Amino acid sequence: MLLPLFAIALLFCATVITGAPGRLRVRDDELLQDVITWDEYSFMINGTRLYVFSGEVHPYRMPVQSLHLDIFQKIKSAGLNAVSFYTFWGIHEPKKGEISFEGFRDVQVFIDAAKEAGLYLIARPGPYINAETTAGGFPGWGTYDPALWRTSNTSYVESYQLYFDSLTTIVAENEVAKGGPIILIQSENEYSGFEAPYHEDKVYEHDLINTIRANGVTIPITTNDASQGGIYTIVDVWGFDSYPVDFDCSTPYTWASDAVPETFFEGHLSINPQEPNVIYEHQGGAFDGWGGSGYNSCSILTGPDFQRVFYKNAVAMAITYQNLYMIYGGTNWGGIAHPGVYTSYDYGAAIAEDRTLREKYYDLKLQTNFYKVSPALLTSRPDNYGETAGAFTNNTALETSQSIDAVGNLTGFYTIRQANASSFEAINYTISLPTSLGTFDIPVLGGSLTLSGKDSKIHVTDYEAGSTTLLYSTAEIMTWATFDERDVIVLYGNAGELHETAILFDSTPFNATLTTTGTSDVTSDILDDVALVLQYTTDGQTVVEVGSGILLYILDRTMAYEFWVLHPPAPEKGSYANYSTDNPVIIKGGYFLRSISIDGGTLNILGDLNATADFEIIGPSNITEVTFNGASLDTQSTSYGTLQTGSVEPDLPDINLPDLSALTWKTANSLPEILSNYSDDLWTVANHTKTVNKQRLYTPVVLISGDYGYHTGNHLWRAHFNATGTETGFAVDVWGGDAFGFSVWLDDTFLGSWEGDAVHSSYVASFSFPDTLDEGSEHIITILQDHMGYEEDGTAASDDFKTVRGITSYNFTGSADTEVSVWKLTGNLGGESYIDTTRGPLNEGGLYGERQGWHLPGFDDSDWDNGSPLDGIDAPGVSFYRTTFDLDVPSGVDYPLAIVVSNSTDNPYYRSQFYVNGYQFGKYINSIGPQTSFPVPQGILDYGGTNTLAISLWAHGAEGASLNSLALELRATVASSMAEVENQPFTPWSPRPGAY
Ligand code: IPT
Repeated sequence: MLLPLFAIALLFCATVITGAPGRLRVRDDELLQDVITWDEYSFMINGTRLYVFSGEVHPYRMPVQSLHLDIFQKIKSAGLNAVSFYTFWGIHEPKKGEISFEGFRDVQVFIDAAKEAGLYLIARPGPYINAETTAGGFPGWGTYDPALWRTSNTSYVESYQLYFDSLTTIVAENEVAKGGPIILIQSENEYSGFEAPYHEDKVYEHDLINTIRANGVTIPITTNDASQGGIYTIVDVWGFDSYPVDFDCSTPYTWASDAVPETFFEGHLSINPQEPNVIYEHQGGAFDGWGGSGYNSCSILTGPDFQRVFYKNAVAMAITYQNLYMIYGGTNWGGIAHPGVYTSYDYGAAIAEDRTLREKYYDLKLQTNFYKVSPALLTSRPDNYGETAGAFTNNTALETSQSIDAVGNLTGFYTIRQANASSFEAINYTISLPTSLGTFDIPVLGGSLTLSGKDSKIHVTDYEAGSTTLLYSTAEIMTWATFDERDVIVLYGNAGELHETAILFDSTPFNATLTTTGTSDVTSDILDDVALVLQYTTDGQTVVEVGSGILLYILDRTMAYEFWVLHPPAPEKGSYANYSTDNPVIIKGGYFLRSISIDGGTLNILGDLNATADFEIIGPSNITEVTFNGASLDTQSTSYGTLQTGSVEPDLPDINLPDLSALTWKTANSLPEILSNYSDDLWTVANHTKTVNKQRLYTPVVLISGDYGYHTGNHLWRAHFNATGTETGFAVDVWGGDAFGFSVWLDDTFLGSWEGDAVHSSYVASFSFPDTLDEGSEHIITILQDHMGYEEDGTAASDDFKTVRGITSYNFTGSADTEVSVWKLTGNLGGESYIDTTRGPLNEGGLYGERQGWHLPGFDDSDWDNGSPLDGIDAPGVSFYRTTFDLDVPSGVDYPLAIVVSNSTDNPYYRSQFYVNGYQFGKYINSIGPQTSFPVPQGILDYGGTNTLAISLWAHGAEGASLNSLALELRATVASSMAEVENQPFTPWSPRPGAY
């Protein structure tokens, strides 16, 4: 197609707006550093405004430290520029006064990997973190501290000092002002929800700030209110959290019709108008609880449509920082979880637990890249908040927010969405948009635009892309870049949608060629003599050359998913080298592109492929050669001057996976405690008569396991008594957290179990004795209970995390006079002085097999009987199983594996834990679910050696139990450029003196 056109000229220069550095309140407005600053619009790094698009990752939920980099590179290539992370006090200081950063707990490795990937970090050291962790991150010993925690009570303040000093010192050493990646530090977490008579404790708030500063941290201090309540506003930059579709994944296609928040800007104006408007946690998925719907449902609830509607809505309300909680969830291995979640913490996030990428990852990339190249957004202000229904469209089924750049060149952003958030109806509309050339009814060339159900778009006006100004565009912009004086603009819409883009010129007339290559029809016209209007439907890929100065990519959404914007490192920028956004190269193709470097005329791409791929390189013309993972590719020029490569066939070798059901398994009884020859001499005697716990107890001695230093995993109780002879049974009230269970024995006779369900966190059960007991005879009641983690302490000053784990009352039916002569208990061997410092304090519980270290590699099970968990046991009790298998997965691939079981309806009441090379990577409750596939990362599995798999099986019912099926399954096959994975230490079994 040939058209006479105007000379292409520059109307406005694209500028990055810089502002005066913001102040830091804590020292009378004295600037502590000038690297990260802020004003009422946004944060700035070295004076340049930054849209902070961050994702939450928890170091402790991915214990394989050599995999942090892979996750970070995936986050970076998704167009995010930061990662926010909690640290978990309970794993660093499991015993008061003894802090550890051993092994997977070494936060420095995580920090260094972020820097290598070129991501800024936001440190969130608590001391309270919530995060669906046991006790919300508090150490178990906090449960018996007399102070009210999360207040300025001196015992609490003294308690967190060591941990908080240690962590804030690490932050100080790694802050951006000292060349590290950390830009912000959060104090506390959602410090809100005060139950009368308690209230916001300003002394505590100040103490945290003072401690942070005293340890040398100079970057801004932030905090996240649970909602825009305006609590703890004395920090430098206050912000809030938003989870608009909540955590019920059972109806994932339904959002409340009014789910979209509308008051973020007004709230901001009333609370902190001098600071940027910030969402420190924006919903990126949802957690799922025992008996829940599974993370696939959560990923649908918070899928691409959710991201489009809610993240764009935030942008429309001048949010210039959003942190997606979570971008990568990871695993609640060991005892990390609080009772509200199970082993997987996949979260339905953009990056799945097994590190594969969901569709929402690709869709997110379209937004993040747009924010990166749209500096006008960083100083824009919503103009019509509260009046968006029908605005600009005259259609009240649509809400359109207008946001205009208040500082630059009046670029407009019009965010359109459905008034009924949950509607699936596609709505046709026309829109009247004010521009520098007056108001246009768009599409000006006729027809109508369409907004699909649960969709949202940002239409721009007077938008600058290099030397080009888009007068308006209804197709959204993914990115733009200028190469050799030609502006490349990547536009996209849903397949089949009609769109218009108008390009503004500053003189008339002129001659230029409009050349179209691709699948869409493009019609054009001249508007008011100075704008070229293009109308098209977005289908596949169409490239329009407008003269020699502009190249428009017109894509449908799935085609746009294939586009990546990567930047070579910029060594000249010193410690900022990896954060550079200079010299972008736009590359189309590939499952995942990890990074690029440019060496003379050669572009080197590192990436991962799950299928054959080829690449289109949209970059500077001096790039003439391309390599992919080191292999050079054929190239040829496209008609419009980009480079097309030949195709790359990924090498996806077949691998042999062991058939777990066919392996030789060894088995041993893991409940010898009920046998008459078992001695509990070394158990802890429950002899406390006082507790700081507020729970009403009906027991002569305190039977709260935490009070005796046992905080995780299974616990056992033993009550020794002499019978009166009239006992007919035993009743007990046991507390373990949602989905917990317990089983009770009289000597070696099974009395019964509470098998657990998703809702009971404690349960009273009565059991009958099969026979009367002889008067004066000696007996023992043994109770095995599950501990699902401590409750969180989400309501500040509630001390909810101190909720009892243990027994609050018991009695012998038919005999009020029966006296327990001694109560004993055990949890993990050593309690707070836990044995396995490699795997940390939460990995082992109190099962006999765990106390003996049977779950560890190297334990000699040669004396054990043969027996498989698929055969199981035919009586109630606990058995342990062990096997080994080899893996030989070649390097150069990323093949995530999972242990997979299936639900059993025969004798359904059992619980199993799976230990891979000693790491507890799965807790399965057959009757509750929902998780049946347990990803185990490479590095916990040895992909090139022998692996030890141990399984505990606790049968609750008289008939016993067995696993229905058991397999090691491949979850994806990807040819990968990831750095070599180093195994975490598989510290082997060694003699455990005194193990009982
Ligand atoms: C928010 C917490 O800050 C975070 O730690 C995590 O628990 C998250 O919830 C849910 O996954 S609290 C928010 C729900 C008000």
